[in-house]
Amino acid sequence: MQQLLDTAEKIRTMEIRGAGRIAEAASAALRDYVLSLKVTNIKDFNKKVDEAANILIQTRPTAVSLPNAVQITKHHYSDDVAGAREEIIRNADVFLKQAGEALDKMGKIGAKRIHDGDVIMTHCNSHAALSVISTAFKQGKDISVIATESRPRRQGLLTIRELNDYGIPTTLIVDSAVRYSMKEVDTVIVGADAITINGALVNKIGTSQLAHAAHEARKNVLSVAETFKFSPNTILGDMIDIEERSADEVIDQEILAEMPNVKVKNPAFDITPAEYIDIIITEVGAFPPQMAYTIIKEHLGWELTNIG
Ligand code: RUB
Repeated sequence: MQQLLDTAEKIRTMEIRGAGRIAEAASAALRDYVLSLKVTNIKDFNKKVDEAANILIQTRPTAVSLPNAVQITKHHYSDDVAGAREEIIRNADVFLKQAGEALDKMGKIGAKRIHDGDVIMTHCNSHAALSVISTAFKQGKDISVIATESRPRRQGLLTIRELNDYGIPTTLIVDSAVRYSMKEVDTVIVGADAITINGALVNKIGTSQLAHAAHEARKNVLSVAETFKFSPNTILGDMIDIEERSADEVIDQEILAEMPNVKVKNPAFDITPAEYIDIIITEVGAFPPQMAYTIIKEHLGWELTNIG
């Protein structure tokens, strides 16, 4: 259990971050937990697995990849412990393999949307978006990237380091320079923490203003999202919970304490409506956001008939 708690803590404190990485870490943690679980009764086993799953799911509320990965991993049909354990281990191994392959597939599909000479703007630090950008670059396309800083956690600094290591010419801008810089941009490429049933994109705070500025300037907006980032629960009418993080990510607590009339709001994500997104690149193809239901139904096994 301690290992699983350590992983949960790393996700909570963002040592492990990004929707894809969170999902992979949770799936692996659950697999390792059942490997070490010493119970003989299937009821006790299922109870323990559910408890562990809930600990992982509660670490961060927005990235739907996390509950999806946990559900996919823990789902089993066995009525004995050995069989259940085996299924869960297999589920995790398959999930982790497919998640790795998805990055490559999305890279190849998305790279077709990038042309020689393109200037790409990206936000935060998305491995999925970077897979598309680096694939296009490796194909020999002459591209450059404008990367936002992504306050307050400055994940943009991770992005520029990765882009630099690829050898891709990159410009770092502050988040408020997005609209000013949009005239130089051909395509915006971002990741996703969740895609809702109506095709809205939930991603790092600031994504919606970036997409809005791109829409205004008639520039393309691509979101790169594995199918496990689509949210089945939004079919049931659920909303995506937007994580509010601590004020000290934004301002020093001591300075804030000097100003009793001031409070800080620090939402970590925002919602971009489908109308601002041209295409969502998944590992099974490039889809308009309006096809979210089909993806959820065909790739996450959810249908409207599941309700009830
Ligand atoms: C990360 C973020 C990323 C998505 C997609 O937020 O918003 O754009 O998670 O990432 P945080 P990936 O840093 O708060 O986790 O493509 O790597 O899954």
